[in-house]
Amino acid sequence: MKRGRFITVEGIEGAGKSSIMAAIVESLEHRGLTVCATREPGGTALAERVRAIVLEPGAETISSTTETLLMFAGRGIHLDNRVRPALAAGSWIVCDRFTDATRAYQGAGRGVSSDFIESLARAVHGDLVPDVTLLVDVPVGLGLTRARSRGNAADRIEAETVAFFERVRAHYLSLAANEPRRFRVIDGMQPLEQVRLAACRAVLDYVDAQGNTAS
Ligand code: Z5A
Repeated sequence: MKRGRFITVEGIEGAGKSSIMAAIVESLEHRGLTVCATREPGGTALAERVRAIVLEPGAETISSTTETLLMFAGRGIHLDNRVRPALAAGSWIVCDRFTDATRAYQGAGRGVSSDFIESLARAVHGDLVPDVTLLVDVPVGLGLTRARSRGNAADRIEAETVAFFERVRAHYLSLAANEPRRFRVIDGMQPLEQVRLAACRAVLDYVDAQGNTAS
């Protein structure tokens, strides 16, 4: 059986990632592919518990190093129990955030060294690299306005400053510029339906380039 493909969706808070996931999954399923939608941090029952630890605001301090370790701990659980088995079974994975988020948030946002992050990436996922990464890009002000208009209480990372999110966005854009074969940058300022269409088109172009019509 052919190995599935690993598609990740990235962007700052409020970029619109979650709003386009279902459309991406549907467009792949229409091509006869078996698709598994998931997210990080989280994606399995146990990894969702790690998500709660790392995101819920609480009385205890979590250092930037510990936050990074928790992201990779959850990732290891998610990969072992969900992503790798599904890929091996021929499913296509569509994952809301992956290690690029650690590079952008913990690396550029928090100042954790890239050597440390890359050594954890090698230890936790070896040579598993997303086949395609969609970066939904919006200016920070727009992303934060959208996210905050939902009225939910901010988690530990959402409570960060505009300057933090500017570093995160700039780093995402530099990752995309450095790996143009993997990244597709989607303009998240467009009306949502246009963003969905652009994301689905990018993914289906990849499917066509692979010559895949069924898993
Ligand atoms: N994190 C990390 O630090 N390190 C890591 O390694 C990983 C993650 C994996 C949780 O991620 C946090 O974990 C995240 C990074 C950190 N913290 N932050 N910030 P998450 O992905 O679960 O949470 P999020 O990024 O905060 O999700 P979000 O705010 O929901 O963003 P989104 O999914 O991109 O946005 P959305 O829910 O699709 O849209 C937000 C609102 O805007 C919603 O009301 C939409 O209807 C609206 N929207 C979206 N697009 C449009 C357009 N185009 N027009 C108009 N309105 C729109």
